[in-house]
Amino acid sequence: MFGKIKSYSIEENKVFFVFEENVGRIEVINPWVINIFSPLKYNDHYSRAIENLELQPGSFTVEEKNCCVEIRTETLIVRVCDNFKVNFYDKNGTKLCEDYEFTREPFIRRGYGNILEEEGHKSEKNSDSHKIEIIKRLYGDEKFYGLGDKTGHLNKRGYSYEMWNTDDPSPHVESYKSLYKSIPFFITLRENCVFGIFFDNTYKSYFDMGKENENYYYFGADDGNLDYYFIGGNNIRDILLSYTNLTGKTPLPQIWTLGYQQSRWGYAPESRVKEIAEEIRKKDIPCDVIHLDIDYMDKYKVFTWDKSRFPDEKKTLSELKQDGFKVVTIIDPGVKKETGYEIYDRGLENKYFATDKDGLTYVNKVWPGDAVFPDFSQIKARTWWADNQKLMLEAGVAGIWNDMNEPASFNGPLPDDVQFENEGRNTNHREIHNVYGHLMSKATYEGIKKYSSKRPFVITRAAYAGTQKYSTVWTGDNQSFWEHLRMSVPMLLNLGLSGFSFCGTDVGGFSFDCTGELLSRWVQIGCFTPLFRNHSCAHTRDQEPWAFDEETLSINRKYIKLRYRLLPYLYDLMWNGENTGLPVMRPLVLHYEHDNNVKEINDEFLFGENILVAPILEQGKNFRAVYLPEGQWIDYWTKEKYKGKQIVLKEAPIDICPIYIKQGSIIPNYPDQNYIGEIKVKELILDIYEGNGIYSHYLDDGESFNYKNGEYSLYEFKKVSNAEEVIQIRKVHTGFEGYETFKVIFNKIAVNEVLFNDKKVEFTQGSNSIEFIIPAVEGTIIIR
Ligand code: MIG
Repeated sequence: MFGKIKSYSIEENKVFFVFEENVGRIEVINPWVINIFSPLKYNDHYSRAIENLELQPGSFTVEEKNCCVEIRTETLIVRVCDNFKVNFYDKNGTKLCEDYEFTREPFIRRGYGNILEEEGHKSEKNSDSHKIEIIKRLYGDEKFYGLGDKTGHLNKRGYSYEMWNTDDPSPHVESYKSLYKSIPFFITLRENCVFGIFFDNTYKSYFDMGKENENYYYFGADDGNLDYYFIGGNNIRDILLSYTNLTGKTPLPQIWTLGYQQSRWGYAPESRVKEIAEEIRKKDIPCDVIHLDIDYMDKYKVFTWDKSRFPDEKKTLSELKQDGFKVVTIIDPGVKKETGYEIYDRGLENKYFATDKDGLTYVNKVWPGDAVFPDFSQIKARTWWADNQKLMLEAGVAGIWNDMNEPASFNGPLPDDVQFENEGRNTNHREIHNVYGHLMSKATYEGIKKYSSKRPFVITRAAYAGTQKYSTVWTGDNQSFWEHLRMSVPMLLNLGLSGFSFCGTDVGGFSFDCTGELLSRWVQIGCFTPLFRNHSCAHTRDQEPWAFDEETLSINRKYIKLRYRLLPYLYDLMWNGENTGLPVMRPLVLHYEHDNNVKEINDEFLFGENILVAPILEQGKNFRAVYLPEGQWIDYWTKEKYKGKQIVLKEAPIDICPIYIKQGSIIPNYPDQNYIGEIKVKELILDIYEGNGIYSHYLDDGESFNYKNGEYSLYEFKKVSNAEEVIQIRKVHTGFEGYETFKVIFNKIAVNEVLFNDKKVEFTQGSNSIEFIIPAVEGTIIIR
């Protein structure tokens, strides 16, 4: 496709190549990040994911070698060869990533797929070739992570996937090639080598991670530019930082969005919503959010209310608010085709809707019947959509849940030739499909930001790389299956490794009928999932925490209360993630990547660096093996200590989710509350474990953007264990009114004396710990 290199030239941070049959270029973004580009469609990048390409190329050299042109940055060597094969080495020449020099050789599928299909089997197609294809060599021990919300396991090696946002309500199983999101980014980990690849192409794309042949893996697309980023670094954390520097970080959300959320399709009419709200409080379940699914709308018309069900939505929402409930409403993209309906009329008048190839407004069917589809690729249409959010905010809505934005449609998929304006580069559905949900979320985010001045809370089902800047995501229509509980862990971990820190699954499962035991185990994972929402489908059995037996209710209460206690820790993680790109839920390999035992752990995860969660994922199971990585770990429930790098057997009856705390941890806790803001937290609880550690705790108003102007406080706790335990408390930044006191829970019992700033402090003795209260000022605690 490219032929031999004929010439090359250097311009600023780019090296341009002329090949016999095509042109290409290498762009040094920074010493670790290299872009490989050929203008097969547009002359330059046309990215929906990267809105701000920051260039810091540093100094680099270009030299002609025997069979290649060699570019050296401060950290990488890039060799460009004939046929635009590009190979990457570290600065010592150790190979990182090389293009495969031969053509693909897929394995053979014997027998006849079409016969199988007659009986109703689904048969895999023989592999196709694609307009764009980048083939990389496999050396042997590669593991692959990322790729967004794909089914299956943490390590993607040996499987192939597609990027084509898909709403298919049948059970999500491992043979699914694509779900709702397209995140064309993955991380490759080999012994002593790690790098990431971001293939920034919105057309249907393909990722074969060493399935069709053990000598290579490849990615490709149907159309668009050849445009990918090679991201080098010393460890997975570096790769994530660089990747999110390109596509954006999950921002710090309002703190109440991290509370428990109750949903169902659907809570209506008003009396039912109130009943749910009352029940939640009566049953002593902390909760911040109630969701309204499509039934609140008038005939499924977006931005309207069904007045027979919600006669005075403003009043209803403000009453709920008094009891601490924020209301999130669903908004779909499909606009009912109905003359006289304001949204439809305005959109039509201004040509905000996608059209067919003849320029007529394109119509398909969704919930409201015949519906038209906003052209979110159009700036004006996005501004209009953003302005529409005002209608919801004025009613008192606190967040918007965007569904069906793959886009889903009932009368067959949108044809390829549906037209989009695309900011003046008219194109069709093939290019826009995978970013439709992304652009809708962006418009929603911008509207909420403009009209509320708070950090917008948007949830979206469809997404592309970069959507994390605008929206939290959930994994769509799972089912109340144990298998889906199992799969939720690697799925969320890979979303996190793809930049989407703020994610979650429908706790309890969406379709099918949940059981008390399944919900009990699901809430134990939900407790550690950034988006913590119980949601279920219409016509399934009730799934609220109290819908089963007393035991299920009390387990729900236990873990939801634990979540509320851990909120300051979770909020710290989100704040941290805004700077580092690190997710909240982390596979063990993120922090222990040289430990071969953790590279494929699908059933444990880290909640930040300090808490290891090993949930039970099978019915009837009440014990499990837990692998603890390097270091010392403390069983959260029994306070027993374990050495790392070993497998421990943990008994886990139905109310126990195995949780381990890393030694030296300082975990901030809040006192119990029914919802964020119910009490003004004046006392921060510090749950402290023996050993050395350092921890930063962040505090702000929990909702506005004022923290960006310095209105936040930052505490630093430093702990050293010697003959005595020393904890230094410093206030690193003071921009927001802080706490009055710290209540210290120190997890050790053999204690004689506690001093704070040389003064004796009274302490009480518990069964596994001691407790004492000190003023929230700088100083030194000594425990002897
Ligand atoms: O296909 O709005 O994934 O969460 O409850 C049904 C009704 C459309 C799909 C979403 C689900 C939501 C449901 N929606």
